Amino acid sequence: MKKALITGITGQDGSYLSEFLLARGYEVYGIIRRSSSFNTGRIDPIYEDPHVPHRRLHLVYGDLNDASSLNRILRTVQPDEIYNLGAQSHVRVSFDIPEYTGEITGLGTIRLLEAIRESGLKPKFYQASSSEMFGKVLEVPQKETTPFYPRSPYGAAKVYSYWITVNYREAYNLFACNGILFNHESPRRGETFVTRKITKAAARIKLGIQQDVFLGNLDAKRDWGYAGDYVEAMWMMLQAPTPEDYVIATGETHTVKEMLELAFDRLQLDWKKHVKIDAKYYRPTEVDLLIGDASKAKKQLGWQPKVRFEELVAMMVDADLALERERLDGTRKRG
Ligand code: NAP
Ligand code: F7E
Repeated sequence: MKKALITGITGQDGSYLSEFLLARGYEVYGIIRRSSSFNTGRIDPIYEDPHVPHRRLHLVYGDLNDASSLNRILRTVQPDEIYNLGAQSHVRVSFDIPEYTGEITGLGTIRLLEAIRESGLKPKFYQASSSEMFGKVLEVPQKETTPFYPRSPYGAAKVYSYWITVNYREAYNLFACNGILFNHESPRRGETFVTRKITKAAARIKLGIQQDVFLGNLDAKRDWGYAGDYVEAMWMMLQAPTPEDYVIATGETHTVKEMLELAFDRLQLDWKKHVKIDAKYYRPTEVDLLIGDASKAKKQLGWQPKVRFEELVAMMVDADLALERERLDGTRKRG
C-alpha cells in the first residue's frame, strides 16, 4: 500500500486529493495545525461517509514553519509521495502579511525539501505552484516556458518555491514536479476567494439573509477550473516516467463580472442591484489576465479538464443555496 503525505490537507485541494488517493488504495497522512476552532470541516465528511475507507486517513500535527515537526513526521511516516499544498494562499492578504507569506509559502517548501534530504528517503514530491507566478503576463496564453513576473508577495513566494523545487530535482536527483495550476474552485473553496464569495452571497440574497455584497476589481480575467479535476493532475504528474513541470488550466478565460452574471442569473437575480464596490478589495498590483495552455499535460499525462466554467458556477451556486437553506432551517428550529 502506497503512503502519501499531504501538507494543507484541511484546505480545498487537500480534501479532494485525500478522497482521490484513498479511493486508489493509498494510506493518507495529513499535516494539520493546532487551531482554537475546528479547522477540519472539509475532511470530516471522509470519516462520516460509510463508503470511504477512512481508517487509512491519519492526521498529524505539524507546521511548515516548524522544521522539527516536518523532520519527525517524515521519519515516522516514511511516505512514498509528498504533496506540498500548505500555504498562506490568499493573494490580497499576502500584501498585509508579506513576511509571513514568504515564511510559509516560500520558506515552508525548503524546510520540507531539506527534511526529505536529511531523512535519506526518496519520496516523489509535488509542489503546488501557481499561475500567479505569471502575474503581469509576458505571453498569452501562459505555458511552461512563459517567464514569470509575479505581482504580489504571494506570487513572489511561489516563484521561490518553484525554483527551489527545480533545484532539488537537479541537485539531488529528487523526483520533484511543479504543477503550475490556474485558479480552481469548488463548493469547498475558501469563502473569501471571489468565486465562493459571489456564490455564497447570491444564495444568501436569494434567501433574504443579506442585501448586498462588496467586491473589488470586476474586470480581472481568470482561467477557472474545477478543483476535483485538478487534483487528478497532481497525482498524474507523480506517476509519469520522469519528473517535470506542467501547466494545468482550462484554456478559457472569464472576467469576474461574467462570473457574477452567471451566478446571479442562476437564481433569477440582477447582480447590478446587489453589488457594491469597496476599494479595500483592490490589490496594490493586480494580475489582469490569466489564461493557460495545458497542451503539455494533455499530451504527456493524458489529463483533461472535465467540468466547464458554466457547470462549475452552477455547481457552486446550488451547493451554497442548499447550505444556506440548511443553516436557515437550523436557526429557525433553534428558535
Ligand atoms: P487553501 O484552501 O487556502 O488551503 C491552504 C492549506 O494550507 C490549509 O490546509 C491550511 O491549513 C494550510 N496551511 C496554511 N498555513 C500553514 C502552515 N503554516 N503550515 C502547514 N499548513 C498550513 O488552499 P487551496 O486552494 O486548497 O490550494 C492548495 C495549494 O495550491 C496552496 O499552496 C495554494 O497556494 C496553491 N494553489 C491554489 C490554487 C487555487 O486556485 N486553489 C491555484 C494554484 C495554486 P489551515 O486549514 O489550518 O489554515
Ligand atoms: O481573486 C478579483 C481579484 O482571490 C480573483 C488563489 O487560490 O488563485 C487564487 O488567487 C480575482 C482577482 O483569486 C474581489 O482582484 C474582485 O483579480 O479569488 P481570488 P486569485 O487572486 O486569482 C491563484 C491561482 C492562487 O494560486 C491563489 O492561491 O477577483 N476580486 N473582488 C476579488 N477577489 C477577492 N478575493 N475578493 C473580492 O471581493
